[in-house]
Amino acid sequence: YIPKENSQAYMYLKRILYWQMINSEIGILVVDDSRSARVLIAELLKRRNFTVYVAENGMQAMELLQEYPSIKMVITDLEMPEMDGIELTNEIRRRFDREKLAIIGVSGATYGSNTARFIKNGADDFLRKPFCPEEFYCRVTQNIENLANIEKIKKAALTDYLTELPNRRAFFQQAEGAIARYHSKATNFCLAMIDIDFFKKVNDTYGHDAGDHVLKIMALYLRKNFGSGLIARLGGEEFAILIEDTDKKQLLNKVDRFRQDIEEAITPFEKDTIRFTVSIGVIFNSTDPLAKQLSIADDALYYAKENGRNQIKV
Ligand code: GH3
Ligand code: MG
Ligand code: MG
Ligand code: MG
Ligand code: MG
Repeated sequence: YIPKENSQAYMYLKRILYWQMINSEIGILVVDDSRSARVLIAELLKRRNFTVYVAENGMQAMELLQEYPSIKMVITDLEMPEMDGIELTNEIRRRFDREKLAIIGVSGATYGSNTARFIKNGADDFLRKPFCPEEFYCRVTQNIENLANIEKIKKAALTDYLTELPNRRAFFQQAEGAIARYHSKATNFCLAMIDIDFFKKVNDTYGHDAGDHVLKIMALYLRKNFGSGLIARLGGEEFAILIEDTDKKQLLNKVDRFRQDIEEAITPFEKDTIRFTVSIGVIFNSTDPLAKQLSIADDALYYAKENGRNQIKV
């Protein structure tokens, strides 16, 4: 039947069509000791363009999961020799988070407690055999969409909406690990706090939208100059970077080249041409905790401001 336009069923159909376009990037692993069951489920999935993997036991399933990170869902039978579906679910959950991999349990056994056992052991959903294809597709789509939504929300939580740079939370999540790696490599690195000079004046003179535009331009220059390092908007007109290089002088040169880039940049906005500068506080190769390093860089930034702005202080 053709659902009425803008009805829930119509929206569902639209979602299905959308997913069909990208399903080939999504791997689904079918685990069943019965060949006919494997083929049936695999065929249903292939009709929706998913990339399908099949395993006839838990061991094979674990191997495929290790080998193919594109697998986002496991559809597993309950009754199998050696390792049953519940044990497999448990085993998978030891290594694969619910946020990254969905598990659907399948069983012909009629007692309802199987549904509960699957879910209690880490499965996300359950299907009773024999199932109708329509229900099967609904459950598969729903679970794949849940994963995609989690990814979207996680990404949004780590991204600054205006500049699309990583935000403060992302910086704190990643910087500590990066610093530890720099120390173990014994490379030189620096953390810098960058603050736009007299930014309030930009807003006051050209308007808030112009200020927003300047922040986006800052993000472009940061990406251009420090693309291989960590960059974040910590808040307001304040940014942080964490970069590595073979020696300290090179690091300082890179940071100063960025400062000059900004100084020379001409930013057109509507009828105006905006020019601005930045002050920067840096700290090199510190073993202090991240918060402490940021506070030291912030002190250096304060001296750069005091000393006349548009400059770097260590
Ligand atoms: P200083 O050289 O001492 O850093 O002076 P400043 O004017 O840059 O610093 P101040 O802290 O006095 O002002 C920062 C301004 O940044 C105030 C605030 O309205 C503005 N601001 C913060 N976030 C945003 C934003 O997302 N968009 C815009 N347009 N302005 C913002
Ligand atoms: Mg079986
Ligand atoms: Mg300030
Ligand atoms: Mg400022
Ligand atoms: Mg500031």
